[in-house]
Amino acid sequence: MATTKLTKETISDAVGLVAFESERKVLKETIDSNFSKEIYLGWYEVMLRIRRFEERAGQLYGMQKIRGFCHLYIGQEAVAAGTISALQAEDPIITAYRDHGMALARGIPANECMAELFGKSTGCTKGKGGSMHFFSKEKKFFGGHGIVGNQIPLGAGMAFSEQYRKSGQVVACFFGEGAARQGALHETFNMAMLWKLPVIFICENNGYAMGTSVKRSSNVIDISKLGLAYDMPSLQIDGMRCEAVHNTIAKAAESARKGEGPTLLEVKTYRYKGHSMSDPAKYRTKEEVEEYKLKDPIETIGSTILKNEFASSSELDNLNEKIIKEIDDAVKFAEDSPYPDPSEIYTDNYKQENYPFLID
Ligand SMILES: Cc1ncc(C[n+]2csc(CCOP(=O)(O)OP(=O)(O)O)c2C)c(N)n1
Repeated sequence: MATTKLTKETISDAVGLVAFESERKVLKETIDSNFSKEIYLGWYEVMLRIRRFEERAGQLYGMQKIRGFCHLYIGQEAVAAGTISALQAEDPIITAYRDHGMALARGIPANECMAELFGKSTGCTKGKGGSMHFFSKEKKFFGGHGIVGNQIPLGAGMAFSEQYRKSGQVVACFFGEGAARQGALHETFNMAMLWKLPVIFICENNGYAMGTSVKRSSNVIDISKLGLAYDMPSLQIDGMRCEAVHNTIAKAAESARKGEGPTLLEVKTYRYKGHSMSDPAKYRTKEEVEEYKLKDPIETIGSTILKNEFASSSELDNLNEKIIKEIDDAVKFAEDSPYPDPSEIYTDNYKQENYPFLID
């Protein structure tokens, strides 16, 4: 195993750490709630925004206001909230097609996100990307990728750029456990470790790749073990806890900024909804979904806020009302926005002048 600073022993203050125990037991007793009121309220607000946005997106899809592919992030909100609070605003993020939550957490306004789902010109990708391709250069959010695993080498390439320019920034590169079975992951891990690239590989293991459970896709069900072949510091953490995500991302970012290279974090999470809007999710039981809902990240953070008297329940209700209004406004903004002009089809495309095989 890697002799790095980021091991179970050295991050014993990290929360919900599972590391490599054969008995996969989440160490809840080590939960460090030593976070400020502002951080807790920030997590709560970000997660509520994602949840209310996604619920609304689901309804609008049913009404055919949103078309095409649409993958909801409901249940996984703690991963986005805990990541963003641990990173610097200039640290680039790249993720897969289940991207609404991360984009909202990174600060792309709900208006722009909703307009993108509607295919409108005011969307964050000018209405040309849709649900799977949110993008914002300004917010350092580099997609939104529909090809499973495609963003893993891209994330390493972005980290190479940060290293080359000595920017001091760290790339957060997200993928699902289904994408972890792609061969490109191994080539990427090898080069990222060889060159000590400033990248955190974050596998959001929600248990299913479309309808295929993680157990049916490989003999190795602990994705965190995949980093060990490259001596990459690799950990498995409880992704239903903002504290766990924040602590481990912060440690991994610190070590990457020091030039110590990448970390693999397997974040155990769960999606409450089907893979996409057309998935009846018959491959799992209702009981399983209900069991995860008992660990709902918004409920958990809400209880901690109330217990510590960071806010009263009426203040949390008011926050919820504020977010509902924000999402209502975003829907109106999207409805009222124009579709892109047909000429837009020729812009924002990659083109190489004088491409040798191009016949005019
Ligand atoms: C290269 C490629 N192969 C197959 C697909 C079809 N596909 C779309 S989503 C998906 C499952 C991916 O699951 P995972 O990476 O675990 O992400 P999650 O949906 O759980 O967030 C597959 C196989 C694709 N989009 N790209």
